[in-house]
Amino acid sequence: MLPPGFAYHSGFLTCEEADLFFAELRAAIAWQNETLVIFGKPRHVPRLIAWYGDAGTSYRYSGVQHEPRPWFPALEALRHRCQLFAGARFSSVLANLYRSGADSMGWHSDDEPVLGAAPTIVSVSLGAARRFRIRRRRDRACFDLVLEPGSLLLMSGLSQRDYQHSVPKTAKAVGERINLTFRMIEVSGLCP
Ligand SMILES: O=C(O)CCC(=O)C(=O)O
Repeated sequence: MLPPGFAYHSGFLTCEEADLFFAELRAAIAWQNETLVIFGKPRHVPRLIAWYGDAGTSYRYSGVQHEPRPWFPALEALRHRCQLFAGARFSSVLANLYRSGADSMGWHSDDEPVLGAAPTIVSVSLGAARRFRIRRRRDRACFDLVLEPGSLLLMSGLSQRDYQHSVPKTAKAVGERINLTFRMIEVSGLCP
């Protein structure tokens, strides 16, 4: 069972849709190999990333400012599907490409102040299935699930305040995986 604030929906997309979105987004997204400076040393991020969004939704994480690239039809279509499903609006998306089991995402929360105190974040997975770990901050209790292609993980309420999440490396021979996390960032100066 998942902790409060997390809801997993397998089959958000049909297998055919998931395959089509994977092929289209793999080719069309401007994937970047990013380097972060951690404790004074440059380190490659162990996956490729890209940031897309409405104008003005720049996003700072891991100490790097990301300016959004404009939406294109396939990504816009997926945003629309996610908005209808979640009943929420999303102004931006972080795309991650895990090239193999050696690519990963470390423990973190999506708790940057621009996302608000209790953000609704929708995470769509395409390509290879990968293990996703959730860890309660209070006592480090862990909850594991497998994110399958075409699935949607909804993170809302206090999920980012109370929990961290990660995608660990795996020694299994797994293919490429794309993950898209749709988020709402208010455009400063335009929102009431
Ligand atoms: O790849 C995933 O499923 C996790 C992505 C994630 O944690 C993030 O984009 O913040």
